[in-house]
Amino acid sequence: MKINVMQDVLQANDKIAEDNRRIFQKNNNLVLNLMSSPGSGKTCLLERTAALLQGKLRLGVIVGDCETTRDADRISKYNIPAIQLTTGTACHLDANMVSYALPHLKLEELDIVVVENVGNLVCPAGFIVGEDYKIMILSVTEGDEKPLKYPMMFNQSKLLLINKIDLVQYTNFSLEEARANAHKVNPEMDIIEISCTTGAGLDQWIKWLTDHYWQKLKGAAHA
Ligand SMILES: Nc1nc2c(ncn2[C@@H]2O[C@H](COP(=O)(O)OP(=O)(O)O)[C@@H](O)[C@H]2O)c(=O)[nH]1
Ligand SMILES: [Mg+2]
Repeated sequence: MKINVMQDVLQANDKIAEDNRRIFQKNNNLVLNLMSSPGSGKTCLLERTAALLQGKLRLGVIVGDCETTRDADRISKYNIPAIQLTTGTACHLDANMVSYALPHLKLEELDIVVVENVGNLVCPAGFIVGEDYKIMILSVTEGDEKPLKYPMMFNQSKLLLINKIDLVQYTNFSLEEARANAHKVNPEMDIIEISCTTGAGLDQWIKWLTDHYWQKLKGAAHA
């Protein structure tokens, strides 16, 4: 006898993700599921974003890592709520894990919720957690061919942030090649080049974020 458990696991996940989504909708939150390999700059981006959004939009973060509260501690320093989920051996966040964080956030006092997923270029793409969009970071030290090797991740993402462009001159990473490879896999994908260290491109990222927040709010008002 053969039982396809993966289909059931994903269906069960989708059901909880829908419950999460209803809660986020009720609170008018724009929710982003931020994915990348470990070390590409997810937490740095959130630290920068927290500072840049101060006094404009209210940000909250749910962050997943196998162990430690280091990332939530880093983000909390910016006076925004940050809940750490430790996943142990699990290599991605699923909807059920994210549901555990929701009672600990005052969602009605937040505009944007970012879920920093566990660093991994494969599994996070397969699970929805109740987000409006998946977005991802590829840093220039990882190689410009990655969209072709991990197409699902790029295919599922609305936005690609190419990070660490301050280092590009020290690598063989081609920004043109990376853009072309990403668009081969996902022609609709928005792409913004940034450096969380120098701040280059972060104005475009903040514009993308605020535009999508207001778009969502307008959609909710007309629904
Ligand atoms: N040179 C450079 N280093 C960066 C940049 N963004 C992040 N880093 C560094 O990359 C490392 C990993 O960053 P982190 O935000 O912890 O990555 P995460 O694992 O994706 O959350 C840290 O040492 C950061 O200082 C960048 O734009 N340029
Ligand atoms: Mg991190």
